[in-house]
Amino acid sequence: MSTSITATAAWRALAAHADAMRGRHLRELFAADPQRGERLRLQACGIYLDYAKNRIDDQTLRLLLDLAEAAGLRARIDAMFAGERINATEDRAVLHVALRAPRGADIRVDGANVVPEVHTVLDRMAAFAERVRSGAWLGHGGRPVRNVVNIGIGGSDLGPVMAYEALRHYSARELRFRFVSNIDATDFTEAVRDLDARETLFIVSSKTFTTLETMTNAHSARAWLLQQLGGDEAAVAKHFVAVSTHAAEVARFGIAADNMFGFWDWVGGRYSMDSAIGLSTMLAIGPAQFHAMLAGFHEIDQHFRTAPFERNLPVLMALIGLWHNNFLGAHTAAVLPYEQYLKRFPAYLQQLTMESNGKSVRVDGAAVGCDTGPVYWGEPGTNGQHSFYQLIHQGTRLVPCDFIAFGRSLNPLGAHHDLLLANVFAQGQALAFGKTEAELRAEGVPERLIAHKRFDGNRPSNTLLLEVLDPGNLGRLVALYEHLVFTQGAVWGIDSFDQWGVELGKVLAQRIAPELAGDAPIAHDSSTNALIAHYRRLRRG
Ligand code: G6Q
Repeated sequence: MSTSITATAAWRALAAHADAMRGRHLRELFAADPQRGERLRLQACGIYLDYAKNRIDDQTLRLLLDLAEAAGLRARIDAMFAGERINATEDRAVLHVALRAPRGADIRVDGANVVPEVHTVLDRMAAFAERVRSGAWLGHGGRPVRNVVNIGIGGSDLGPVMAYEALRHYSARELRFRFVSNIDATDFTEAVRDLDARETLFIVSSKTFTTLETMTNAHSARAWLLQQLGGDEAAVAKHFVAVSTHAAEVARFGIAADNMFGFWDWVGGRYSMDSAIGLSTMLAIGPAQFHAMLAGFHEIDQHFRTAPFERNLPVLMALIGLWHNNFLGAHTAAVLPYEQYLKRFPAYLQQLTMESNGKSVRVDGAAVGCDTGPVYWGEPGTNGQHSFYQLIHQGTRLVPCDFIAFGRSLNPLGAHHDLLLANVFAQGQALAFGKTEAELRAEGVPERLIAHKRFDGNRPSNTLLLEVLDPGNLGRLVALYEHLVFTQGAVWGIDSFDQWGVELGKVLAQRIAPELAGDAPIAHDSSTNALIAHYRRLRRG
């Protein structure tokens, strides 16, 4: 798309419509349409989406769908599935959808079907996972694996941690899983302090196998292992496997080709939890459940690709999110899972959404001309209710919320689950409808407290209700947000698949690192110079 989306008639129509909608309250919209709750909901792929509590009417939806057309969304989706190099700044195809395509599917990059190699890796992962899980894979001293430590960062960490926590219920409880990402030595030290090296398997997960944090931690892990096992280098082959696209670097580290699980440059780091980067997930839940997760991803892929936009879960959620962001002035979006196992889901989504859509130029390098990705954040309910929900209810900022809940608990216990669900429904209700002064007076609230106890309401939310948290539904949820991010990026005309913004800090850190130990003169800005000088004094003790 050569023109900015903000220059289209569809955008201008939405801007004009927003002026009218700003003065309308959800109380009024619900009162005017008694069927609103049944109309503005969508059920697909086992997901029930209630989007009635957003500040939209039928006209808003029509205009948003026009905007998707004006942005050429359909063509963008087709281009992704066709393996076109839509990650233009890195000149790469974007084909995480191929990672969950069934055996026998045909998805091409440069004319070659990539699905067979995806399944070759999945089969190798499965064979390895079975050996570890059954106790057949033996460590250097002949003991089976009891501890699995994934070393990776960013996309090579956040997905694996989130998936492990989310699917813990389905995991082999005799295995212990740890995740090391931070270059802060505390992360590694605490992760291994109670582990026996003879029973420990390290997965070094790194697409490039050159990432400073991961390679530093991997070398520390190697040293820790060798120190515990008497220095025999042969131990490395039994205790280290790698997940990477970079065979030469893996070999240089000393990991045998047989112990490397590959993926491809058309898999972005933050879109890689269902590639070999998910090896720790497969070790935890086993190959069959991993495939169930992939099937869930794939179901949403097919839905995204084929469902009409007005009945397309990711498209609808993306457009409503964009409405809040670009036309109602919301700067953030909260994701609030009412499911304890999803406690790392907001952190995972932060990378997925903000690294993808935290851009200010379009693919062609021109300024976007409007706000792009909102700040995503969140915590599991009900904990958030006793902390930051105050701001969502009565603060000055508009914070659209996605509530995520399940019909059944994996740990049914007394009335807990009904109480949990009562809370999520009550929150959406309170945010939308608030509490009026008249209601407060009728309750006898003293006049001096009326202003404090008043809830304006009119605060938007989606509620996603699924049957139960299982591998398939986790795949569905992740794919839903992946395609939501894609849709918003396509409308803004940005490259959602590069991440140049994370590069500068890496380069500067490499420059500063060797300067910290010595006394040599330093030539940065005065603030950085003074910080380095002070640190030099501190590290001398
Ligand atoms: C994700 C980003 C980034 C990446 C990490 C780790 O989309 O590219 O978070 O995943 O920097 O990179 P490696 O896997 O190459 O170590």
